[in-house]
Amino acid sequence: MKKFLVKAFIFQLSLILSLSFIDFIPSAIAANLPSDLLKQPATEITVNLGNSANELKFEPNHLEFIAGKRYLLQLKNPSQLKHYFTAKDFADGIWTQKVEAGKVEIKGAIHELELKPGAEAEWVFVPLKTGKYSLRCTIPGHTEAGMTGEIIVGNL
Ligand SMILES: [Cu+2]
Repeated sequence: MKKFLVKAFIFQLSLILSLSFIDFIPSAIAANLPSDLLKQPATEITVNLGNSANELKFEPNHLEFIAGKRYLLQLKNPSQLKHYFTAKDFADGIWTQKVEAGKVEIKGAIHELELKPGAEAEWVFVPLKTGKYSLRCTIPGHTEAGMTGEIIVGNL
C-alpha cells in the first residue's frame, strides 16, 4: 500500500514536471527534451545580417518565437561586410539542436555566430525561456550604427 502511494506520487510529480517544463526548464536538463518535440516540423525564419547596400541592420530586426516550438533560423549575410549575430541571453534560454553551415554541423550550446560576407547558416533550436532579449552585431561601430534587434519569446 505504501509502495503504491510512493509510486503514485512519483508519477504525479513527473507528470507535473513534464507538463510545466517549458516554463522553468534549466538548460542543464534540456538534454531530456521529449523526442516528440524534436520531431515536430521546424518553423523557418530568415534573418539577413546587413544587405546588399551594406546598411548596418538586421532584416527583420524584430523576431518572435514561442517557447517549446522548434525553429530553423536561417541566417544570411548578403553584404560585403562581416557581421555577428549576438544575443547571449536569448541563446542561454534556448536548446540548440544544431547549427549547420557549409558542410559542417555543430551540436551543443551556441552563443554567437559570425557570418562572413555571403555566408549562410542554419540554426535549429527550441526556445525554452520566455522573455524579451536584445540582438546586436558586435563588430566595432555596428551596434552604434543601429545594427540591433529585439527577440521576443512568448507562450502559446
Ligand atoms: Cu555588423
